[in-house]
Parts: sequence; C-alpha cells; structure tokens
Amino acid sequence: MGRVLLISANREHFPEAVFPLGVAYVASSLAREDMEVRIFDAGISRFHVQSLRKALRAFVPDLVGLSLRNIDNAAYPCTRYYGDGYVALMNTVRSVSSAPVVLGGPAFSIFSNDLMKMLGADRGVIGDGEDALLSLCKGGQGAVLPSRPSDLSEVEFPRNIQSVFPAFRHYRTIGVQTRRGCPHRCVYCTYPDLEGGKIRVRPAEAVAGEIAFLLREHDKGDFFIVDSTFNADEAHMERVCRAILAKRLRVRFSCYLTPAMSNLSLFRLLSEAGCVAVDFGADSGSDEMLGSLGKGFTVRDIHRVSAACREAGIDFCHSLIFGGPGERKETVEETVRLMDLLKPTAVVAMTGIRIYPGTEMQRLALREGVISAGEGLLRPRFYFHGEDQGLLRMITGVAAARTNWFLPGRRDWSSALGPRLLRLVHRSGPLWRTFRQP
Ligand code: B12
Ligand code: SF4
Repeated sequence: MGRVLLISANREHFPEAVFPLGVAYVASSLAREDMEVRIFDAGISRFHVQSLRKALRAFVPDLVGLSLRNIDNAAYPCTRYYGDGYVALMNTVRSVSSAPVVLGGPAFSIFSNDLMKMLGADRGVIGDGEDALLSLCKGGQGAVLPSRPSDLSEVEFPRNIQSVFPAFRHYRTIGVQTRRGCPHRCVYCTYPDLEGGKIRVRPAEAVAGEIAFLLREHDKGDFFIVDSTFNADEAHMERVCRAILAKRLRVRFSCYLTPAMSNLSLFRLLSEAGCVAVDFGADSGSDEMLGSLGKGFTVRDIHRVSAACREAGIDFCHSLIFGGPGERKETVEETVRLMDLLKPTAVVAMTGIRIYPGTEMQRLALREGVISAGEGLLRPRFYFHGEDQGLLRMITGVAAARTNWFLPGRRDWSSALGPRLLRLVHRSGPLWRTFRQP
C-alpha cells in the first residue's frame, strides 16, 4: 500500500477549528517509510464533499484513513451530534474509491464497535495510530487493532508538512503533544482508556525541536499543548520548559493543568518558557463534589494554583462541571463563591456530564436508572444529579451576572457571530482569554 489519503473528518469550528495533530503524527510515521501520504481536511474545505471527491480522483489512494476526533460537542442542552456527517463522508469515499477504509481517532477509540458498524469500515485502530496504521499498510492482520506503544521517541511532526498537507498554513495555533496517558480515574473521563493509565513521555528535546522547526521553518509561534494535563508529570513538564528555553524560542503556548501541583515555582518557569494561558480542570469548588467526581485534589489546591498562576502573570481559566453525583444548590453556591473569590480570567461551565462507555459515570447512571443496560451512548446522553432544568436555570443566572463566565452548552455557537468576531481581533490562543475579568 504505497499511497495513503488521511481524512480529518472534524468540521467543528467552536471554539475554533482545531489543527488535526493526530493525523499529522500518523502521516509522519508513514512518510518516514517512503509512503506517499496526503491529508484532506474536511474542516477547512468550503465545499468539502466536492473537494474530497476531487482529492480522491486526483490522488487515487491505495488506502484511506478516516480520522474521527469528536462524535458530539459533549455540551447540554445545545448538543451537536456529528455522526450523520461522518456517514455522508464515508459514502462520498465509497462512491469514488475502492480503497479499503481504516478508522481511527479519539471518537473512534471510544466508540469503535458502534462506528465500525455505522460506517461499514474495513479496519480500525484503537489508540495510537502511528505504528498501527503502518503495520496495516504493510499487510498486518486484524479488523480492529488496539495500539499503545510505550516508546514515543519516534512521534514527530511531518518534516514535509507543506507537500503532505498544503492547507496547514491556514492554522494559526498548532497543537503539540509532549506525553500520553493519565494515571487518574475521574468518574466521567475517557482519557485513561484513550491513552492508557501509564504516563508515556516524548523526549523533551524532541518536543522543543518540533516547536523550533514550526517556528523557524514555518513561522508558527502559537501552540496548544494538547496533553490531558501538562503537569501530570511535573519533572517532565519542567524538562520540556527548560528545553524550550535552551533553544531560545520566542513562542506563546497554552495548556491544560491539574490543580494537583506540588511545585508551585514551576508557574514562573512555565511563564518564562512562553506559557500565556492555562486551563485548569477544576470541575468544582466544593470538596464534597471533587470527592464524588474522583478528582485527586481539593479546593485548597485550586486556591494555591490560582494564586501562583496570577503571580506568574499567566491568564487562567477554571473549567467546571455542574450536575455530578450529589450536586445540590449548596455545592453549586460554594463553587460560585470560590470563582467570585479567585476571579479567574474565565470560567467555562458545563451543566450535565456526557456519559461515556467504560467509565464509572456509566455504571452510576445505570444504577440510578438514567440509562438502561444495553443502551448505546454514541448519541450523547447526560448525567444530572437531580433535576436538570432547575440547575440549568441557576447556572444560566449565575453566568448572566458575570462577565467572565461562559457556557458552551447554552446556545448553538456553531453559527454564532460572537466567537468569529473575537477571532478576527484575537487571532490566537484560547477564546476565553478575550473575556473581561470581573
Ligand atoms: C486538546 C483537546 C482539545 C483542545 C484542542 C486544542 C488544539 N488547538 O489542538 C480544545 C480545548 C480546543 C478542545 C476542544 C474540543 N474538544 Co477536545 N480534546 C482534546 C484532547 C485532550 C487531545 C486531542 C489531541 O490533540 N490529542 C493528540 C493527538 C496526537 O492524538 P489523537 O488526535 O488522538 O490522534 C492519535 C490517535 O487517535 C490516532 N488517530 C488519529 N486519527 C487517526 C486516523 C487513522 C486512520 C488512524 C489509524 C489513527 C488515528 O493516532 C493519533 C496519534 O497516535 C482530547 C482527549 C484525548 N486524550 O484525546 C479531547 C477530545 C478530542 N475533545 C473532545 C471534545 C468533545 C471537544 C469539544 C467538542 C468540546 C466543546 N464542547 O467545546 C471541542 C471541539 C473542538 C473542535 N473544533 O473540534 C472529546 C471528543 C469526544 C466526543 N464526545 O466527541 C475528547 C476525546 C475528550 C473527551 N471528552 O473524551 N479539545
Ligand atoms: S479528568 Fe484529567 S486527571 Fe481526571 S482522569 Fe481525565 S485526564 Fe486524568
């Protein structure tokens, strides 16, 4: 199989069109073995069905890889489901090409059985795609391949990105991954299953080298570190920051951090390395709720990291989830009080928890009769403790009275002008950085 067309199926533009990093890493591993690879990005093609047909006819691939990042926007009540669009893409591929189709990507890894059936694909890869797709191209067997190699030293950005993916230039912020895996088990989270429970790191030098390449060869200076939490291994985060500093790279980046941070002096180092914005997965401002969500930190940790971040001059956002097991009016009020006290640059609040297969949340939802045994979760289902409408009204009221609160699920942002206009002014970094602090 010498010619591979990788299709990024993601067409979600909220909060921004996301650079298809997983597809780029997979493309790089194939290109290293002298395969001819092209990336087609359905997200930034205006007439994507026609353009895909054209790309398939021009390139005539021996194999098509379809990357499925999201299946829905995981937001309530304005939920968007993308499955129908993926069926249409698959039909387009089949109508033009007889090449086998391999599925991959996070949404596929979570819902492999459902998506294999729904899309009628030939093969699939659960987890890391680099080695697995290469092995399939070389005649490897198996319909759905699980893959989680421990050595990430060969993961790299394609050196020939412009020929593999000419539309690359449209992206201003580029993702960078420094490690995979999460050792925690928060009740709702898919990441330990997606990436494995063991932390697997890329060499810090390789990460800094990738950033240097993108900056110097392609003039890209804005990055998002896509690790589930950059500080899950603080020593590794420190090595990456020092490697960036050693190369004297003048870049800006943002990242997700867990409030469970032991060495607070690392915030200064983060800032020196170019970190301008941090998204804390705080989830709640109530110790009771943090316990029931299975978070490994307390409200005290949220206080500590907020203060340290402010002192280091880094903008920060707290991402919250309301409606978890045991949520009450009092726990919501506790959370709101904490946010009012800490005054983060932004608060991004979700109401209701997207139930994913294999999680503790799914088991709890089954026990409480929120979902029934055998019920599929491909079409999104949400968990609420108690009544959803009352909680929604309460959170909506809280957000309306504050300039720094944002509710992704409260309206359908796909066609909203607001985020687009903000993007015209602030071309890079998380959208929440543009919010006005209270
Ligand atoms: C970072 C991140 C973000 C950042 C992205 C920043 C940026 N500029 O890149 C931000 C904050 C913007 C974001 C937003 C959203 N996100 Co997000 N995000 C992630 C996260 C943590 C990492 C994604 C990533 O880049 N991984 C690194 C790359 C290298 O890995 P990868 O894409 O998985 O690719 C590997 C494999 O999947 C595989 N692979 C990929 N493609 C292919 C193709 C083939 C053929 C093969 C064989 C293999 C293969 O090989 C790759 C290399 O090993 C994932 C969770 C996770 N751990 O995956 C959630 C995740 C993808 N996000 C999710 C969601 C829901 C969203 C939002 C809709 C949330 C919202 N309501 O706003 C938006 C959508 C944004 C958009 N426009 O698409 C969900 C999707 C699940 C679902 N319900 O559909 C995930 C899985 C988290 C979760 N809840 O479980 N996100
Ligand atoms: S929410 Fe964060 S810390 Fe918890 S399991 Fe998921 S990735 Fe790990």
